[in-house]
Amino acid sequence: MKALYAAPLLAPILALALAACSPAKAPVPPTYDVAGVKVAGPYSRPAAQGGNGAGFFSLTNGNTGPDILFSVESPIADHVEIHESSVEGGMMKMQHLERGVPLRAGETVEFKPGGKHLMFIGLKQALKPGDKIPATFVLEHAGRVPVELTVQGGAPKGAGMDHSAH
Ligand SMILES: [Cu+2]
Repeated sequence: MKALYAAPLLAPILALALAACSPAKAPVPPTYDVAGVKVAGPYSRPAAQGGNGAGFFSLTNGNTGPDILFSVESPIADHVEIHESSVEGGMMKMQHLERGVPLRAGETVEFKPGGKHLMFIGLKQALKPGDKIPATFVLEHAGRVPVELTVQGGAPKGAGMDHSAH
């Protein structure tokens, strides 16, 4: 009886071994879902201590009423601002959205390079690939939504994403 049972067991063990040998993929940041608000794929970029870091994600208001992302808090920076980059007359401008970002019921707002983003002002630590940045999103109705942004490697591509001038 022993031999009969051994054979079916080998297949799953082999599959596990093969999976462990497949090439490592970059970790995909998770989706956070708190009080009907979804924060999908939050990530950041490498940055130096004392400088500024950026944050990107997609934010969905899954509730039946409007909401507002008022602010974001994080222990790793002096403070966090919500910014929006745009091109005006061929110049990249960055605006501080001091009133936050309104979200209609069911609306998804993308925070991405060249558009809306978080700015971690005055980093208390360097951001290295693989680091997790704790942050709390503060919304008018959903309340406090804790997330972690994953620092992904590689320099940001494209004009206007150099935040060192802040
Ligand atoms: Cu900015």
